[in-house]
This record gives sequence, C-alpha cells and structure tokens, in this order.
Amino acid sequence: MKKIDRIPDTGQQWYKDAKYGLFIHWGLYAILAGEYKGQKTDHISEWIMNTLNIPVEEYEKLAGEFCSQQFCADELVRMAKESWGMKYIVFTSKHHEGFAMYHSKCSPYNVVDATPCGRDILKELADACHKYGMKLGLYYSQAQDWHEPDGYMANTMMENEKPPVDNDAKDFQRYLDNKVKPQLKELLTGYGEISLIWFDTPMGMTREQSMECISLVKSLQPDCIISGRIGNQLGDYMTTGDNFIPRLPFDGDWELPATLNDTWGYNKDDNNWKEPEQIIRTLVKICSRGGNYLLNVGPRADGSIPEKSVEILNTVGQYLHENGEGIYGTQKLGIYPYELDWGEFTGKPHRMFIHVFKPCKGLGMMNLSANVKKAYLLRDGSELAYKVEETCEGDSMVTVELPQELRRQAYYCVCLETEEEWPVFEPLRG
Ligand code: FHN
Repeated sequence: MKKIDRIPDTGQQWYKDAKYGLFIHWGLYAILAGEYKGQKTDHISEWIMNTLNIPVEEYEKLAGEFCSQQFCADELVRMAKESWGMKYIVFTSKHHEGFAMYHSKCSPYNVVDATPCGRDILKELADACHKYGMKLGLYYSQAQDWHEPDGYMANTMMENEKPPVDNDAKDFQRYLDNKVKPQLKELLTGYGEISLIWFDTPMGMTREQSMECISLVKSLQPDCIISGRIGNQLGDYMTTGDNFIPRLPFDGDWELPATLNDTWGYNKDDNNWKEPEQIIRTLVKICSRGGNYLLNVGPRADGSIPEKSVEILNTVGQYLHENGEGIYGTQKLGIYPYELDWGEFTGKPHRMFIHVFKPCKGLGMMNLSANVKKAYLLRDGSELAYKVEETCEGDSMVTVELPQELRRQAYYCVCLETEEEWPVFEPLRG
C-alpha cells in the first residue's frame, strides 16, 4: 500500500501549465502488432514477448525486419503541436523488451546497429522537438528488461505456460550499473535538452537504486523531471494507474498516462477506440483535478500513426484550439459540492472556466459564491447574460443564460470573470 507523505512538486512551471502531452510507444513489438506465429495476445501488445513467452533469440530477430520508412519526426511533432494541441512528448527510448530506439553505444541491440533502416529515431525526434519548441521526455524501462539476463521480468499475465522467473536470483545491480546508467548517460548527453525521464514498473528496486537513477539524471540535466514510477515514492510527480482518473482533486503535480484504445504499442486487432468526446471530458476532468493527461499513440512498425488515432486527436485538438485558454495553465478549484452531469470547471486567477458537455437551457451553479463581472463564450468572446442570486433556502446561485442556438450545442466553454481571485464553492449545510 502506498503512503503519501509529501506533496509531489516538479518545480517546473512548463509542466504544471502543459496539461496535455503525447506518449509514443514504439519498438520491435510493433512488428508483431499483437500476433506471434498465429497466436494473438489478449494483453497489451508491447508485452507480447513476455506474455507469449517468446525466447530472446527469437524476439531479437525482429530487429532485422524493422523498417521505419513512413516515420517523419518533423510531421509528427508539428501535428502534435499544431493540430493536437499537445505541449510535450514522451517517447519510448527503451521499453521492457530491452531494445534501444536510439543509437546506443553500450548495447548493439539498438535501432541503428541492429536494423536495416539504421536511422536514429530519437535523434530525429529530438531535432524536431527542439525545432518546434516541444518539450521532450523519454520513457525508459529501468527495472524490467527482458533482453538482459539480470533485468527484471514480471511473472504476471503469461498467456503461455512457463516456469515463473526468479527475479531474486538475478544480479539486478549489475544490470543497473552496466546498462541502465550508461544508457541514461547517453540519453541525457547526446540529445540536447531532455525535460522528463519517464521511468516505469520499478518492481523490486530499492530506495538506494531509485536514488542512484535520480542522482544521475539530475547531475546531467538538473531540470529534468522524474516520473512517479521511479519507485519508492521518489518521483517529482505522482503518476496514476494507467487510465485511472483520480476521483478527487490531488494536491501536487500529477499525470495520468492513458491509451486511445486498449493497448500502448500497435495492435492491428485493437479497434476499441475511445470517442473524441470522451477524451475531451477526461482531459477537462483531469485539469479540474489539477493533473496532466499523457495520451498515447502506438505507431505501426513502419512509423505511420493509425488513422483512427489521428482522427480522434484532431477532433480533440479542435476543442483545444477554441478553448485552450480554459485548459493550459489552469488550476484546480475547490470541490464543487454537487454532481454535475453537464460539465466541469477549471480556473485561473479571477477567471472560472465552465466546460459544457451537454445541451443545456442555462448553466445553473448552486452553492457557487462569486461576484461575477462578466460571462462570455470562450471561443468567440461573445457576452452572455447571467444572474447572481440567493435561493429561497438561502444558498448562493449563479446562472449563465444561454441564447437559443447555444442551448442545442455541447462541447464549448464559458468564462466567468470574477472579482474574487478564486470563486468559493459553499459546502452543503443542514
Ligand atoms: O508495462 C508498462 C506498459 O507497457 C506501458 O508502458 C504503461 C504506460 O503507463 N506502463 C506500464 C504498465 O503500467
């Protein structure tokens, strides 16, 4: 059971303001796309080596098939920034499979030396991020490495029979010293500014081992943020469970990693796509609770992004294009005491943003106490009438009146300018 004994703080304003980032899971698993020798995996596709119990010598051969001819870092980063409205990218430099998606000098099992394409994917991505002013973070699997004899391997979710792996019999420290630390050094010295290292699945790491990784990162790039999954509660921010939304606002920096379908790496059979509206609602909900949303795409082996991902992210991007002022740089407000099935709130000093997800006749907010100076539609600035009242029961109530055409619409945002720096949500009384 985790014990929260401090408020996680990245100390990085860009991260607090960012709210929305792109996760990219790309590795050799994309070649298998969820199927190996006719057997499909039910689990997330980047785990296929583990869950279908593929021997290292067999899995390694995939590198010989890796061709990234459709990958264009420039186009991807431009699209993430301009069309999708994302403020940072986190790329899998090495996932649990152990394969480096950059030119590592300390392991030949990397995208330049072991594949026919020979391109340093990370270098291309880093150059594009620096060109477009996009913050770049790197996912690095520090504990699990299924390619290395001393890397950990989870025993869960095995779909093929095999004896459990005895992680205690491994010399994890040796792997940490011989692969993890040298690779982190390469990543943090060879690719310009790296804003975040996204460690994952810390498994059996001791506090000292987590600290060794953190100290190394900070010694090379002091402003680089460390994800919550470095383990031992030592991260700079709290990482939620995958696709798990905290029910309440959380104090301190936090982030929700999430998928657009059910997998992270590409799976040709996973068509369980979320609707863009659901993504927008989740994004706003996360902002209303003070967090960031790190949303994943899993490129195909050739580097192309599944069309459905692009379509969903484009639609979400349109909402951000019109209503980004109510997302980026916002803060959580207090806890509004009533269930709202039509919307969510975010805030900035003297401004409260009301994100509306359903057609409404008017926006009535009971127990909201605020001296409203102005109400307007965020997307075009058009002013809206409003009433500030007290109900017969003595509760405060603000109602934004909506013109007829707006009553039929959904997915828009209204801004309330208030005299108070922050509006007050009055608690329910007996
Ligand atoms: O095992 C990984 C998984 O493959 C994926 O990378 C996610 C992303 O948050 N992290 C781990 C599971 O939580």
